[in-house]
Amino acid sequence: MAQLKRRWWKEGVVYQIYPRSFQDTSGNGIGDLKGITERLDYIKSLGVDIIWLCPVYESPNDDNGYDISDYRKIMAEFGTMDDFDDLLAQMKVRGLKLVMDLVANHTSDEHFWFQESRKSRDNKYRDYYHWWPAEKGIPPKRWSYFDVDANAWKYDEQTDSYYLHYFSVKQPDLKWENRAVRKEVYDMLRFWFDKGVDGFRMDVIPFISKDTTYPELPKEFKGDFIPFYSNGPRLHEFLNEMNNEVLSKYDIMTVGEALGVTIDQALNFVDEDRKELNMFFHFDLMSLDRDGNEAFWMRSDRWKLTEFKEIHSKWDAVFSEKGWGTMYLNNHDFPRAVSRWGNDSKEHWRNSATMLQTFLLTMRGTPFFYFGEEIGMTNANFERLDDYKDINTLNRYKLLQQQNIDLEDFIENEKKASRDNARTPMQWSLDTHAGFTNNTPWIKVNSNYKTGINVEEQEKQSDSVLNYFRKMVKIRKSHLGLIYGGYQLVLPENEQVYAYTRSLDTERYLILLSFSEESTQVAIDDIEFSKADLLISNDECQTEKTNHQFTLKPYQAVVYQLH
Ligand code: TEU
Repeated sequence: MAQLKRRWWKEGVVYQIYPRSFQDTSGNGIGDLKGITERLDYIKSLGVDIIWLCPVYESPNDDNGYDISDYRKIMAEFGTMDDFDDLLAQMKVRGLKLVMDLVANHTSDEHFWFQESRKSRDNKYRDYYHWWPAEKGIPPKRWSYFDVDANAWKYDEQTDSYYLHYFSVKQPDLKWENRAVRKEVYDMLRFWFDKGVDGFRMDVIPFISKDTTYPELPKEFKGDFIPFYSNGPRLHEFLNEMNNEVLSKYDIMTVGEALGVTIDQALNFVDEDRKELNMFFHFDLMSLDRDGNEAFWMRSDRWKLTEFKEIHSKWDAVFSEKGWGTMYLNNHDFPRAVSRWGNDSKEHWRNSATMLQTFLLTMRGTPFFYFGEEIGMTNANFERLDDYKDINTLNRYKLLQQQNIDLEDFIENEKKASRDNARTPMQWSLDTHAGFTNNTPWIKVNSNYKTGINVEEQEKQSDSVLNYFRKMVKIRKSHLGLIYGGYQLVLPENEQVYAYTRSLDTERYLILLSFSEESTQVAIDDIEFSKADLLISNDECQTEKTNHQFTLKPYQAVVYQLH
């Protein structure tokens, strides 16, 4: 703690909103800004402090707003700039902070800069993007996420050149090496900060720097493009410059989406002395149950709890004296936490959803919750390709089709792995379409809103997932040791129970989390449960008051304060 300075963004709890799926008020089947404003009292009632809003800027929606055609306009489907200003004002009244999404590795191909850039080789905006003139031959291979050929170079007839797009063909990469591009980005950041926005989550931020000689993939990367993309030569120079010219001028927070960033590189981004970012999301947990470099195939054996613990213990250690971490179990790009890391069967859904909440709220690092996680929303489990809306699934299907890969396997895989699992509408009530819209929703609502997974019913039950979440948030916020305290793993080899202590000065806590479908007994020699204060449990405690043993029910979570 001596080294760790207190900051609002370390003590806050973040609630991520995917606006498309949160609350429709206009009746077009798509969530909107007014919908979020209407729900602010609910959000406030959760005890969270910060909203991270996925992109709401003008966009042709090739990738649901991650393809921006104007950084200073609001997407018409979501409302107007007045709606945005009203949302921000209403948030300020309630003491909520707003973090926006900075998507500046690429723009939409419909952005004015790109429209100009592709017109001629001597256009003023030509050098805003990465171009390869065709007379030089076929450019060295670059892999693309959402391209139907997985090819990141797209030939453009107008100027007989290829442009670079790490994501879809409609998401050309900006050329940060051009100072004019960086100035545009910094100006745009100022525009939002001057409105009163409290920070940015930075999309694929490690990818912004490229070697503009576009060499063949260097040997050390062995075909794996993600670590290559995240190790651009001028990355830290750009982050430092952005910090110096913009970020440091405001009391804001930044969190990078750090694909490809390893533990050894972590402090290069978030060591305060380097003046770059405050925090980032690592991807080690998100790839734990996946196979291969691109990480969209589920691995065939089940992940082990010891692996899960190791990831979190290692990442906690990196930030014990410098920097600061993040904790998350899902977001708009990954399946729902309870379906993936817990157990969404009828029997275990409630305990496992609340156990996972307890985990995020008792670890060091800022906790990020994704809308619906507070009521235990589960995967969509779509059976048919037609149900999917995500370019990641639809274009990969086409790619695999060309490669003659078994598409039934792929659809089975997507039930567990797809991003649309987390993009189904918020389940507010028992009304039609779960109270999300009175029109046809843009993506199917999960029918389990009818069986208890909705806000309306959970508000009425004192032991609901929702009300447990509220209690657990209060506990974190009223015990500084749960935020800043040191973390110590207990029972490292145990495959059923994740146990750890947190300590700060004289405060000490023990957290026991069962990841098992069976009752499990743990023995911890130096803990006398009879002398410890139980702060919270998601189930009845069956422990004898006198000994060093504790019996956990399936997916039980307990937090003790030790003396
Ligand atoms: O995501 C980056 C990204 O590549 C992954 O999270 C990816 O979506 C996942 O691994 C799929 O296999 C960011 C955004 O969060 C995502 O929604 C965007 O699609 C992407 O960038 C492009 O902007």
